[in-house]
Amino acid sequence: MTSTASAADATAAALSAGPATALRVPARPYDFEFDPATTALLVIDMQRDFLEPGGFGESLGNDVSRLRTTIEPLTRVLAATREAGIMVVHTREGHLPDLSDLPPAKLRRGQATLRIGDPGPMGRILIRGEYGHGIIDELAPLPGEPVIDKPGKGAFHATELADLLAGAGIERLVVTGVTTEVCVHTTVREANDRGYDCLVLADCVGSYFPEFHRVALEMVAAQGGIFGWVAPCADYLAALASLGVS
Ligand code: TIU
Repeated sequence: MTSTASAADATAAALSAGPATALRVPARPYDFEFDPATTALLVIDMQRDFLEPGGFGESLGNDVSRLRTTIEPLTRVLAATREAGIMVVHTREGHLPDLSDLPPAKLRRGQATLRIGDPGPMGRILIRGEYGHGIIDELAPLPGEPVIDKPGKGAFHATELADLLAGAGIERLVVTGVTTEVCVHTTVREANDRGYDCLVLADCVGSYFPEFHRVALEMVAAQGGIFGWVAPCADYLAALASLGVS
């Protein structure tokens, strides 16, 4: 076989390679197929610091109530995903108490009323171990579910997430959490460059800015799915229902 032929064969194999046991979700820009055994649900930064008054999100001048629409659908997605036996990974944005993992530029940025590390009503703003840094009660991780602590916006930057997913044989990600155009988008972009196919559940991601939310989702699915796929959670839940998941 010539080297040209073997390269063509490899390309054809890569293009035809799909999940072994495929479930199908109607999505933009076209159906998303996934095998529950090689897929993980990412729940990004559903922390009090972003969703409740007195935390980091509010200190940046945001109306934190805007993110709360994600909680009810995400609760259903989390329950069905667990029932299907699909891996669940939670993330939390935050910093060490001595701020040694906080770039000065991130500390200085903006005109926040409270800065990272300052004492607030839910403890020190965006600091690991503080009450505000915790995931909201409605979406609390179960024992054994990995929780990735991340100092940046992307969940792969300076974390063990890549090793965790590789070790579990994960190839596709269902992405949820906050905020759509910041930590969700950064993580989806990072995941793309690492070879993951990502499905973003449109009603399980939220933003303080409705227009940014809408456009961020369009950016994922544009250009034939330049960063991935977008679907409402009802279509993902319907795919899981074919497994007998309620
Ligand atoms: N400010 C904002 O929209 N988001 C963040 O700072 N972090 C996350 O998105 N988690």
